[in-house]
Amino acid sequence: MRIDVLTIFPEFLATPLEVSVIGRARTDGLLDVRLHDLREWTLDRHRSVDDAPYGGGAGMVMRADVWIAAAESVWNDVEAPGHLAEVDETPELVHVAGDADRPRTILLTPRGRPLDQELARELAAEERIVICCGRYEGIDERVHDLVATDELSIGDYVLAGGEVAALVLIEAVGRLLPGVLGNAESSQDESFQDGLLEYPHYTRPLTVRGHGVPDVLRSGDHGAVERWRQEQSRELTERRRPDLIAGESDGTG
Ligand code: JET
Repeated sequence: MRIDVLTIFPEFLATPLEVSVIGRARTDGLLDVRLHDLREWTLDRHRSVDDAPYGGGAGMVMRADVWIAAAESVWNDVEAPGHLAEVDETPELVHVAGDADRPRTILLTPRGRPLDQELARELAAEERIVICCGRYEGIDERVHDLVATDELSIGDYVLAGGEVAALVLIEAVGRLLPGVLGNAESSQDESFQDGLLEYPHYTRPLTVRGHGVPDVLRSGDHGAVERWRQEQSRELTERRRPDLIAGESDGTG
């Protein structure tokens, strides 16, 4: 799978994406993540990506023209204008802003569809996705209309920008790709087994500050262990996240 990220802070994402599960998926050739600096598509001396809002008010708004130029380049695998110096032909654009068949392009925003495991699975099935990270007070509404195919939220809080949300999305999607998790980890995707929370885990030592381990886990009775775990999952979910049970729709898709 290929993931392109458009951001004014590519360095914000670079190192985290070299680490752990995602870092390994990339070096193993299972995941192709490409970071792009939005400013490469600015044409003015100050490389401005934002401007004052029409209608007035505080704060700045990210410019639609810069976002559209950047998205069209990335969709079509065309270099940013600054890199076109030696090219004398205008590259043909297959995908243009507003096209129905442009690659799935995700704008991370508090007003988006909430990210859940089902959506992560849906996106992991795509050949490629493009992620747009907004900053400032907002993005010109025409970016929502012409660039984004999806608006997605990672939760009901406000971040300074979409970069951290992009990391969340890349990890949630990337770990679902075939071969990314080893067999041992893979069965752990059952964090959301049956759409319930994971049961409690224990390892050695047997006693920690006077706190022991449930006897059933040391009984050697695999059936009893399995029943205990299912009961714990169910109770934990009822107590902490009754909303997950209410619909009873399986978040694992
Ligand atoms: C976010 C995502 O805060 C989140 O994303 C970053 C962000 C911050 C500010 C604006 C923005 O989008 C611009 C816009 O939205 C309507 O125009 C995105 C929180 N949960 N998930």
